[in-house]
This record gives sequence, C-alpha cells and structure tokens, in this order.
Amino acid sequence: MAGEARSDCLFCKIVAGEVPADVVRETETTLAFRDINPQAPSHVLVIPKVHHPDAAALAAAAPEIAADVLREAGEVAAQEGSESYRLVFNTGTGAGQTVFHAHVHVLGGRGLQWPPG
Ligand code: DGP
Repeated sequence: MAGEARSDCLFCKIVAGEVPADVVRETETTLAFRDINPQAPSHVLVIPKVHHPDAAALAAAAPEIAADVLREAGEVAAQEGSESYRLVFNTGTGAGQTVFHAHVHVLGGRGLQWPPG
C-alpha cells in the first residue's frame, strides 16, 4: 500500500538502514544520499521516507511531503555548492525510471545541456 514501507523496495531498505547509502542530509520526512552511478560531479537523490511509486503519486497523496522533497533538493544543491543544478524526476520505464519509490535527482557540478536526452 502506498505510504507504507515495502519489503521489495530498495529505497525503503535504504530508509530502514538495511542497505547502506552515503547520506548527505536527513529530515523527519526525507533522506538525501549520493547516487551509486553518478551522472555529474554532484549527483544526489532526495526521497520521501514514505513509499510512493513516483513523484506525481507522492504529490497527490502527500503534497506536504512532496514540498519537503523539493525544499530539500534546493538545500542539497546549496550544500554541494551547485549554483546551477538540475532536478530530474524520471517517471515510467520509458523515461528511465528504475526504482519505483519517488525520488528526485539533484545534478550539479558541471554545465548541463538543454534539451536533455
Ligand atoms: P531512476 O533511474 O530515475 O529510477 O533512478 C534510480 C537511481 O538510483 C539510479 O540513478 C541509480 C540509483 N541507485 C540504484 N541502486 C542504488 C543503490 O543501491 N544505492 C544508491 N545510492 N543509488 C542507487
């Protein structure tokens, strides 16, 4: 059920401390940790601690936590010294989503091309 930790979800396991992660920030409702496969010099994922399959589902079910995730994404960028940065929500397999627990990629530390691929 959305909102409850799922035993088959990698990011729920990171929240529970069952899978290690390089955590850079934590709040009551969010966790931020370095992506295992960085696509930029600074590549951090910010996730809600509660399980929702993607960002839109999170925003529909718990808009205040979606706002927490966005606020934390900005805090991560500032902490990383990224004056310019990009937030990415891959949604659906066709867009490259591989982990179905809502998360935002915070990419910085280099120039970022537009449009993205
Ligand atoms: P996405 O492809 O948008 O669903 O992003 C999932 C990201 O999660 C991807 O960039 C790689 C990252 N990732 C996958 N497994 C792990 C892991 O075990 N630890 C960490 N830190 N990141 C992971």
